[in-house]
Amino acid sequence: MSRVIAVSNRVARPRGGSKSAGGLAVGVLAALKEHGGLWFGWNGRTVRGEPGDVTLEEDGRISYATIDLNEQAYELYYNGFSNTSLWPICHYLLGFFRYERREFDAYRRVNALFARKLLPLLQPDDLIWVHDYHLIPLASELRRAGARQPIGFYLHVPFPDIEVLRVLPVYRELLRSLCAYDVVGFQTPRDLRCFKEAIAERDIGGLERADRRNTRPAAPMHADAFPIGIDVDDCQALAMESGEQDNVRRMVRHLHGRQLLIGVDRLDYSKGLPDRFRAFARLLENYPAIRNHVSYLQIAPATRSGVRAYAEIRQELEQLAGKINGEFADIDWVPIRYLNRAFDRPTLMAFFREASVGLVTPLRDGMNLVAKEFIAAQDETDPGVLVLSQLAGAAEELTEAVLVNPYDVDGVADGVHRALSMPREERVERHASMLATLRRNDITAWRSRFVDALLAARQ
Ligand code: ADQ
Repeated sequence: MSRVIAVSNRVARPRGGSKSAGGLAVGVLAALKEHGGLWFGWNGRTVRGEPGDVTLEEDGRISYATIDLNEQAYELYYNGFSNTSLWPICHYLLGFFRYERREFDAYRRVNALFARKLLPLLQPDDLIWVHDYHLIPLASELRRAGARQPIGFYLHVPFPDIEVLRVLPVYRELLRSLCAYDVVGFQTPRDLRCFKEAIAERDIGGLERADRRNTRPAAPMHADAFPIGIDVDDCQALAMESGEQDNVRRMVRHLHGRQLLIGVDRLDYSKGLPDRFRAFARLLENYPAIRNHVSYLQIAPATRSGVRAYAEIRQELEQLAGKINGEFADIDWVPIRYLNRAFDRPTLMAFFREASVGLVTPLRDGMNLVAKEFIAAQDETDPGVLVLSQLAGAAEELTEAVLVNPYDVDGVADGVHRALSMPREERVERHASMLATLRRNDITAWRSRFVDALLAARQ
C-alpha cells in the first residue's frame, strides 16, 4: 500500500489520542494510520540563523518529520503573506488585507525550503497530500526538485470569487501554482466553481498543464469539492462520557436552570464575534422577557498573536462584553461569560450537549467544524438548536439549522429567539436530518475520497 505524506504548516502531534486532536488532525492522522505515512511541517520553533536538519520521530506506522524556521522568514511568510494577505482575501475581508512583495518572496522561499527538506524523505510509491493556503507553491517546488509522485492540495478556507482574488497582485502566480497539483480539493461546490472560473480566465490552467507535460506525463488536473466532516461517534461518545466532569458540573450549576447559548471559536476576526456579541445584546433589547433566563458562554482562545488585527479584536471583545454585562446584568445574573482560554475536546463536547443554542456566525468560513461537532454532541431526544451563518461552508450541508446572515444583528437576534422557543418535535426532526447528513459525509468519507483521487491521479 502507498504511504500517505501529509504536509501542513504545523504538525499536530496528538497528545492523549482523540481527546486532544481536533478536526483536521483527526482526519489526517486516520489516513496516515491506515496507509502508514509521514507528517511533515514546521515544529513551532523559530531560530536566528539557518534552520537545522529535519527531526524524525516515529510513532507506530506514523513518522513525524519537522523543521525549525528562521525567525524573520516565519514572520514574513506566516504572519505576513499567509495571514495578512491570503487569509483576509479568502474570507472576503478586504479591510484586513495588506500586501508586501517581500512577504510574498519569503512565502515562496519557505515553500522552496519545505520542498528541499521533504524530497529526501520521499519514496517512489508515496502519495503527497498538502494542506492549506500556506503551501500553495509546494507542488511546483517539489516538481522542480524532481518529485514524480502524485501531489494533492486541500484548501481548508474558502476559495474567493475571482473579483476578490484579483485584489491580490500575485493571484495569477498562485493560480498557476495550484494547477501544478494533480488533485485540488475544496470545501464546497461554491469554492470549486470560483476556482474553475478563476482558472478559465486567460486559460491559466491550460498554460500550466502545458508546462507540466515537460516534467511528467500529462494528466488533466482533477479539481473537486471534498467537504470535510467529523468523527460523529467520537463526538457523541465524548459528549456523553464527560457530562460528570467537575468543570462541566460547575458550569451547569452556575446556569441556575437558565438556557445556555454557546459559542466556541478561535479568536479570529473572520468568526464574527463582535457582531455576535452585538446580536446577543440586541436579543436582550428586543425580547426583554428572556433577560435573566439565558446565559451566553463564549470560549475563544487567542491565536496568531503576532498579527496586529488579532490583538485588536481581543480588546474589542473584552470591551463589548464588559459594556453588555454592565448594561444588562442583574445581582444574580451575568449575561455573557467570555473565556479567553482553550478547553479540551471532552469538555467542549459536554458543554455543547448542555446548550440550548449553538452560535456559529462567522463572517465567512471554509467549513466550520464547530457547527458539525455541536450537532453530533446533542441528545437526540431533546437536542439544542444550531444558529448558523449562511456564509459558512457548513451551511451548504446543514440546511436545517436556523440560518442567519452574520452581518444582520437584528436578524441574528431573531434567529436566536426562534431557536430558544422552537418546539421539541421540530428540534428533534431538524437534528435527526442534520445528523444523518453528518454520518453520510463524515471524516472517513472525506479522507478516503481524497486519497482515492490521488491514487486515480497516479493511473
Ligand atoms: P478553523 O478556522 O480553526 O479551521 P473550525 O473548523 O471551526 O475552524 O475548528 C477546527 C477545530 O478546532 C474544531 O475541531 C474545533 O472544535 C476546534 N476549536 C475551535 N475553537 C476552539 C476552542 N475555542 N477551543 C478548543 N478547540 C477549538 C479551518 C477553517 C475551517 C475548517 C477547518 C477544517 O477555517 O473553515 O472547517 O479548517 O477544514
